[in-house]
Amino acid sequence: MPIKDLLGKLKKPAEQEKPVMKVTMMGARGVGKTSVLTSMYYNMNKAMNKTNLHIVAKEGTKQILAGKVQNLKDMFFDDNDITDEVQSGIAGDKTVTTFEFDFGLTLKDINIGIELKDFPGEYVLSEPDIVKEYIDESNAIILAIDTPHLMEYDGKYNEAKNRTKVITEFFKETLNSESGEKLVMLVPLKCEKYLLENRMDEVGERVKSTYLELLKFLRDRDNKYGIEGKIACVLAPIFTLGEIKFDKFECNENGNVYEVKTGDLCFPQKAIYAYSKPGAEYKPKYCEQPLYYLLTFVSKQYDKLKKENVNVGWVKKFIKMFRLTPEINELFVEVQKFSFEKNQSEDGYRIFFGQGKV
Ligand SMILES: Nc1nc2c(ncn2[C@@H]2O[C@H](COP(=O)(O)OP(=O)(O)OP(=O)(O)O)[C@@H](O)[C@H]2O)c(=O)[nH]1
Ligand SMILES: [Mg+2]
Repeated sequence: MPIKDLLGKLKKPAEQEKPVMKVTMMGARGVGKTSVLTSMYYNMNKAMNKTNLHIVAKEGTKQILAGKVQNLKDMFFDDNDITDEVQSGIAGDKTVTTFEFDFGLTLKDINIGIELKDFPGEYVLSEPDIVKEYIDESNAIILAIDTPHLMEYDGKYNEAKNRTKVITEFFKETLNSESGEKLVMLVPLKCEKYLLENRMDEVGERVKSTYLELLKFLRDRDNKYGIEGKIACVLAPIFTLGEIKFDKFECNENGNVYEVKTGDLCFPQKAIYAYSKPGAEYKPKYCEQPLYYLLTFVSKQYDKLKKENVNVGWVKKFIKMFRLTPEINELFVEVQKFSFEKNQSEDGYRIFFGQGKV
């Protein structure tokens, strides 16, 4: 027997069965998914310093994050050109990256795992089954949205970049009456400009109107799709860099945007970003919010399911694992104490539906 398998068998059952909260990260190519996950850890660490809770990146994940944080900080070197160019056919990340963390109570040895899978933008089209399978196991899904493409020129470039229709169809093919309860977070990125201009409510309205079909599906008022009441959906904008804002799409001398056409899709060739002030620094804001929402959602689910004895989908596995580690209760009591740190209405935050679940 290979030594790896042998070691696997020797592991204590409790260790193997440690509960793991799973999160799917999805969104268009180059929208900033990997960057936001990086800043998330950076912010979360700071936020948890004030509590009895801790989050620790596992080996592997730690190295990836350290490299990525440096990339983000490098964007603040003065001579850097901060643009975002369409690279037809070339994806930034070609492989799925798994980020793994241990989350728990600092003074006691109580830990649960958090696993985030960061899917490259094109995966929804090229490897839909892999994404669907992971969504099925996930407690939460983060859908990253490129805000300048959503907002500028009255949303002319939104479909090309964010593929709202493709994503909506993808969700319709993925969630059904067999699915467990999930938290879906719509996360507008690169929205520093709109925060500075006090336009975050407008961003929220635009997300609502552009993603209306998706929101209607997820809410499923008449239970047409068998998911009514299962999904909580929140809008949680993030400012990954903090002090770099969208400036413009590059234009020719007549003021027309240079465009690139791929099939029916029409992209601006280059998005130009600028420092929001002299001496701008890397100051991620709200990156920890998706984790606050995730933890609150899972701890409320845990409370509710414990009482109701419901046993479907991922919840079944989850509850079974929790039974093996009853001291997890203490962890969730602590989580609920700090869930007031959740932003619920400022700077574009809102709960679309599923109020009681988050
Ligand atoms: N201006 C600005 N640039 C950003 C922001 N977040 C990421 N970027 C830059 O945008 C580019 C793409 O970011 P990634 O985080 O790699 O995007 P991704 O969504 O993971 O891309 P794929 O994995 O290729 O789908 C990188 O050059 C980042 O430095 C942001 O908030 N503002
Ligand atoms: Mg990526």
